[in-house]
Order: sequence, then structure tokens, then C-alpha cells
Amino acid sequence: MTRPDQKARRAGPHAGLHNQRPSPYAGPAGGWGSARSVAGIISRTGAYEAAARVLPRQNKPAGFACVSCAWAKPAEPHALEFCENGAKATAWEGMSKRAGPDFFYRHTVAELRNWSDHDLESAGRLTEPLAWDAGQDRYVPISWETALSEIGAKLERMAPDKVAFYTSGRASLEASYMYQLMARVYGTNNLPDSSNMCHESTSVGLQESLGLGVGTVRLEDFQQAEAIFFFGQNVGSNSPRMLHELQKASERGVPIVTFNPLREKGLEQFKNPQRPAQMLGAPSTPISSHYHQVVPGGDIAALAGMCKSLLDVDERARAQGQVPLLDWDFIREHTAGFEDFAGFLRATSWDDIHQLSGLGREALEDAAWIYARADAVLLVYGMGLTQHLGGVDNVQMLVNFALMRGNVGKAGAGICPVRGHSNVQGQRTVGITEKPELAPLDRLAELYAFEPPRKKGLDTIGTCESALKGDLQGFVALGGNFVRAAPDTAALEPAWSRLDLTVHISTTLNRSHLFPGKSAYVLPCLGRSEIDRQAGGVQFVSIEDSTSCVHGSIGRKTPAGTQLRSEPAIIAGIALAIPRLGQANVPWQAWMDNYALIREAIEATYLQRFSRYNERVWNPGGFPLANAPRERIWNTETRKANFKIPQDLTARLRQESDEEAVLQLMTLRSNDQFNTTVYGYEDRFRGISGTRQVVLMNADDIRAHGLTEGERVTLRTAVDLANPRSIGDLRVVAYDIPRGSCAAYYPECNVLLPVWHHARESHVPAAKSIPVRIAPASAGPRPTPDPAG
Ligand SMILES: Nc1nc2c(c(=O)[nH]1)N[C@H]1C(S)=C(S)[C@@H](COP(=O)(O)OP(=O)(O)OC[C@H]3O[C@@H](n4cnc5c(=O)[nH]c(N)nc54)[C@H](O)[C@@H]3O)O[C@H]1N2
Ligand SMILES: Nc1nc2c(c(=O)[nH]1)N[C@H]1C(S)=C(S)[C@@H](COP(=O)(O)OP(=O)(O)OC[C@H]3O[C@@H](n4cnc5c(=O)[nH]c(N)nc54)[C@H](O)[C@@H]3O)O[C@H]1N2
Ligand SMILES: [Mo]
Repeated sequence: MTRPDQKARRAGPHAGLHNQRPSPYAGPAGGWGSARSVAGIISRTGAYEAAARVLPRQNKPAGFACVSCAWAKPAEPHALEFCENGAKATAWEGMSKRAGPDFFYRHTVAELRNWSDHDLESAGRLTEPLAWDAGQDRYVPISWETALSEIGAKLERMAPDKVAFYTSGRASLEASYMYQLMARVYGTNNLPDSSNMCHESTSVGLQESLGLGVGTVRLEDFQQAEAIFFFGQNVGSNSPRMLHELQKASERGVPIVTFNPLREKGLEQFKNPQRPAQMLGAPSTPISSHYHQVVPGGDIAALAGMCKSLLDVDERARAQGQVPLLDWDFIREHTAGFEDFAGFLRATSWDDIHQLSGLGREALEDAAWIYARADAVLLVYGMGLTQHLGGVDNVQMLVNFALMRGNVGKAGAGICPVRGHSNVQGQRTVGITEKPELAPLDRLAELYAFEPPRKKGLDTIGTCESALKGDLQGFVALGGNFVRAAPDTAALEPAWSRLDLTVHISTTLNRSHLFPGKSAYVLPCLGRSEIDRQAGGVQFVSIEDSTSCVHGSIGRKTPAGTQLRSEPAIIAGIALAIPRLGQANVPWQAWMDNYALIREAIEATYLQRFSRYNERVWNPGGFPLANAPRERIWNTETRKANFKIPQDLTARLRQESDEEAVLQLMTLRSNDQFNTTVYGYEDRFRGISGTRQVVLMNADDIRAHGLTEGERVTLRTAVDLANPRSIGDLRVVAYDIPRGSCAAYYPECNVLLPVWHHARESHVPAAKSIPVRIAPASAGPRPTPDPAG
């Protein structure tokens, strides 16, 4: 039997397969397709113990918090409170294969660099600490004691400013708290994390607009909403459990108005695997009542159009002595900046709105009317808003729209950023941030008797730039696949090999491990689904979901190896091995033995927010963290919710990118991956099967560029031509996508994303609008398309 990945392996790291043509997917999201996909991955990974012991308890009170997305976990769960992709994530962690010392003996690092992402991870769970041996270019086993003492000694000799401590959003609240404290006692705020590539536009935008950098919505709001507006989030693949809320809303007749360049299956139709009738043939539930295929980066203009039409109708109504449309009591009492914002709307022309959003005035006026008729509107969004040059403007425009009718801080209304990694929001809550003003430095100084660094640290972009310049010396990663997830892969990989020290705390092998610094270690850790036994007995951890609720999570599965250590134990081990950390009074050993003490420390640091943490951690549905905007308390400079005027009416790059030959590339996730973890090659909902090497284009653009469907093409970044960036061997797929844009998969396309091409204020890489030119694989890029097309 040839596994799909075998061909991919031969073809190199960026390869997929070319064995099937894309065809439209007729089924709904969920349904039997989803059930089959779950059964398939359990048998392919051999994750039978995980399926038996973990899945039944997934996302339930007293259970296990899924390691896939961060969506809320209800107090009264369904019989099976997991989705297709949550099951895949659990199965992946529970895979039966092992990448032990024999595996690394058989393969040099140079050789592994030719493997695909899927093959690297499929090698199996890591089982022993590894150190890179430069002479043989292999990772070789090393004892924990030696690894930790070598890492500690090397860190001791480095300047703290030259070391970055990265976190991927899966680590628990307990591990994250320890990790930020370790970095700060060491002497740096260099704490880049995955949210820097993700919802940092939310953290920055909502902080300025509402005074708190997280969403304002709880699960119960979905039951009270009268309309839902949905921007740039692919619910069917990336947070499928949310479909339960959307399905119920849709059945109550709540309009769901969606803005997305692609018609995503999960936003169209859902068949609930929890409902026998639907599985046995009852029709699936339509999700979006209205679908607007906005152009990438066009949301600011679309929102401006809706706001403009609200303003206009309100002005006319008031002039005629009728009931005003806007919530004037709310605007007067709770907001600042409305008059300037209204001025901006009046000055914005419908021509510009149409041109930059790709949507007509009538469609936007209709959408505004749906908004205006509802007394409680929920505004949901994802990477389609945050990953643009104007990512922060996008988020703030959404808030402007909400504020016009007081849709923040009332039941059934609010801003709902759908977070990515399962604890990414929580990590920020407990101090993983490069911004000193967001960390409780004074409190940490008081509790642990040390002088925390006050200088701003490096975020993800800062870390990349520092490595590219040759400044960065050390990189420690608590999970993730930084070099693969970050922009400008081709420049970043060699830069990583030039570092003095790389340390990866990981569950599986990935591409970041293959660019070892002069000294390099891979430390294998337990996954969250596994039993975590310490000196103080079996431990559990906790996470914060997208709705600011904190949940306990206990592992149930036998660990993948006897040598694995938990993340808290590894962090404590590193901290204890760095002599200079002895200056602070931190009970590393006691924390590692008993995580309840870490939770006490978090409570002592954040007092009210985490009060009675250990007591409440198993509350069904989680315990909610205080959320001031929900109470209409605005901790902003103006002490009001702020209307903010966007810097530009488009969230993407202007200039050359507006030329017809240049397409705006959106980089997307398939339904068969979790970020850089590629489970397989089936993007079922988009009808793409057996390959990831595709570029989705509008049929008219295919013609205009003189291409044909199925043709092999090369994509080249259309800006910064002095530093050419390209990816070859992608197949053209005709797709329902607005003209002038195209789409292809992340992380393969990160080679095209310049490190400087990021959201202005939040530094989130602008992965949803990379200007590119497309040419047949053999020829150079064509200057202009054939206008006849
Ligand atoms: N199964 C699975 N689940 C996941 C992940 C995964 O990889 N796999 N990743 C996790 C992580 S870390 C995150 S951050 C989330 C990501 O979840 P999403 O926020 O859904 O992110 P993407 O998959 O990148 O998809 C973005 C969506 O935005 C649309 N879009 C692109 N550009 C624009 C635009 O300019 N405007 C609008 N309105 N829409 C646009 C795209 O068509 C796509 O539907 O999911 C999390 N959950
Ligand atoms: N072009 C483009 N680039 C993007 C995006 C995009 O849409 N387009 N999305 C961005 C987003 S939203 C994000 S969040 C980032 C993701 O960036 P990261 O969070 O850095 O990447 P992941 O792929 O989630 O990390 C996967 C690795 O995590 C490790 N791992 C898994 N579970 C555990 C665990 O329990 N503990 C530890 N210690 N390690 C574990 C495994 O070794 C696995 O290989 O990528 C960003 N990059
Ligand atoms: Mo993310």
C-alpha cells in the first residue's frame, strides 16, 4: 500500500500529491463525512486508547479540554462534546507510532529537511530528550539531567536580551505562568507567542476601543442574539463546535450575515452529528442567511458602508421627527469620538466603498437594515480580519459598527473573536506578553523578590527580525513550530541555524527542529490528554476559552513514553539549572510537584480575577474571568468606548497590488490540518483531495492570465522585488473566489510572506493579502494579463 505521504516525501518538504482533481463537495459540514473522517484518523494513527479513554470526556465538566480550538465548553455538554477536528487532534496526540532514538539514528537532519510536514509529524511521538550532534548531523539521545544542565549553563552565559522565549498557544495556564516568570527572572520580556501571528490585532484593537483586549461574549449570548454577523472565520473547519450555537440560532430564525471571500461549507450547511434524525436523512440546517463575498481586505469598506447607511437613515429619521435608528443614549453616555467617526463616514464615498469591498451599495444597505432591526447583535470574526496590514483597523471598524447601536455589554450582543489555540487567550492573561505594561511586574517583584525587566521585549516579528539581523542568540520554544509558522521561511531557516542555542519543548517532530542552532535540544513533553503524575500525585491543568471561562483539564491516557516530562516539570527543570535564577525566590520544585500551588500563585498575582481558583476550576462550563466591557466599564484613556477612524479604507497594501496582474493571496487552513500539523490531504469541504499544492483562482482570472485549469504555476511575491520570493509547482483550481484574489495553503506559502508585511500596529503577519504574480511553472512571471479574458 502506498501511503499518500510517501510520494510527498520524495517530492520534498513543500510537496503534496497530484493524484486527484478537485471536485465540489455537495454535503454539509458535519454529517457522515465528518464521522467517517474521525474513524479514518483513529485507525490511521492507531489512537485507540485515546479514542476510548479521552474522547468520551472531551470538553466536559471534570473532563479533558480539547487541544484543538479554544471554543467555549458548555456546562451541559452534548453526549459527545467534540467535533471532527477535535477528535483528529486527540487522535494525533494519541498516535501509536514513536520517533525514538532509533528513528533519529536512521535519519540525518539534512535528510529530514526533505520530508513533508505531514511525514515529519507522522514519524510519531517524541520519546526521549535529544541533542543535536553537529559531527554526524543527527539528534542523539541525552539524559534529562545533562540536557537541562547544559541548557542552563548556556543560558547563564548569554545576554537575556538576546534570547527569545516563544510560546505556542497550547500550553496550560500553569505552564504559561511559570514560563513567563522564568523569562522575567532570567531578565527579559522577550516573550513572542503564537497570538502575535493570530489575534494580536484583537488584543491591540479591542484594548484601545473597549479597554480590554479580549472578546465580550459568553456562550449564553448566542441564545439571546437577534442577529449574528460573521467575518472571516471558517467555523466548519476551525471551531466546529460553535456550529451548535449557530444551528440553534438559525433555527430560531436569527439572521446570520456572513462576509467571506470564499463560500465556506460550514457557513452554508450543517448536519449535526449529535442529531440522529439529521444523520439519517433529515435536511441539514442552513447556517448563513446572507452571504457576502467581500474581497480580501475589503471589510473596512464593507463595514463603513453599513455604518454609513445606518447614519444616513438615522439622520433622515430624526429630521422627520421619527424614532432614531442609532442608540443615542448609549453613544452619549458610553462612547467617545462619535462625531469624528460620523464625519469620516460622510466623507467616504459609495464608489470607494464599492470598489474596495467588492460589494454593492444595495447589499450593504440590506445588511445594515438587518443589523438595525435586531436589538442584540453578535459580531464574530477570525483571521480574515486580523491577518491584514489593517488588521487592527478591521477589528476597530467592527467595534464602531457595534457601538452605533450599543451592541456591547448587553445580553445577546458583543464582540466575539474566535481564538485559535486552545489556551492562547489564557497565556496572555497570565503574563505571556512582550509588552511590560500588560504584565503585573510590580506584583511579580513583590511576590518573588526580584527586579523584573521593564524594557519592551521581542514579539514574533521582532524575534524574526532579530534572528535575520544576526542579533538573536538563543531561542527556547514551549511548543509550536515557529520557523514554519512565521513569515519568510526561506530567510528564516538559515537564520535559525546561525543561532547559538535552540531548545524545543515538543510532542512531535517538526520542521523547526531541523534548523538546529550551534547547540540544539529537543525535549519531549506530555500532551494534555495524558496522565500527568508528579511527586504530589496525579496533576491536572487549566485553560481559558474564547469566552474568558477557565476550565480544568485532566489527562486520561497512558503517556506516550516513560521518559516524557510535563511542561511545568520541564520549565522548572530549566529554571533550576540557570544559576542566575537563584536570585529570585520562586518555589520551582514545589510547583512542579503540585500544580495547585501554581494556581495559588496565579491567584496571588491576579487577586480578584482568579479568586478561589482551585475551588472553582472544575465549575461546569468553567469559571468566568471578570470582563469590564460586559459591564459597560471602559478602562480606556477616555474612560469610554472609543469610535476609531481607520487609517485607510482597505486593510491591504495599496500601490502595485492594485495592478490587474497582481492577485491578493489569502493563505488558508484545510479541513485536514491544525496549523502546521498536516493530518492528511483531504480538504473535504472545499472539494480538494489528495493534494495541498493548489492555488484557487477565479475562472475569469485564470483566463485573463492565459492559464488553464490544472496547469502548474509558480507564485511570486509582487513587492520587494530585490528579495525574490516564490513557490513553484502549484496547480490551478477554478474556484468561487472574487476576481483579483487567490488562495493557497498555509504553511507552504509562508515563503511568499515578507517579514515586514504585517499589521501596522499589532505586527500580525498579513497572511490574508500577499500581493503575488502567477505564471506557468516553466515561464517567468507575465507583466500584464490578457484583458480579453
Ligand atoms: N481544525 C483546525 N482548527 C483550528 C486551526 C487549524 O489549523 N485547524 N487553527 C486554530 C488557530 S491557531 C486559529 S487562529 C483558528 C483560525 O481559524 P480562522 O480564523 O477560521 O482562520 P483561517 O482558516 O485562516 O480562515 C480565515 C477565513 O477568513 C476568510 N478570509 C480571508 N481573508 C478575508 C478577508 O479579508 N475578509 C473576510 N471577511 N474573510 C477573509 C477565509 O476565506 C477563511 O474562511 O483556528 C483554530 N482552529
Ligand atoms: N501564512 C500563514 N501563516 C500563519 C497563519 C496563517 O493563517 N497563514 N496562521 C498563524 C497562526 S493563527 C498561528 S496560531 C501560528 C501557529 O504557530 P504555532 O503555534 O507555532 O504552530 P503549530 O503548528 O500549532 O505547532 C505545532 C507543533 O506544536 C507541538 N505541540 C503540539 N502539542 C503540544 C503540546 O501539548 N506541548 C508542546 N510543548 N508542544 C506541542 C508539536 O511538536 C507540533 O509540531 O501560525 C501562524 N502562521
Ligand atoms: Mo492562531
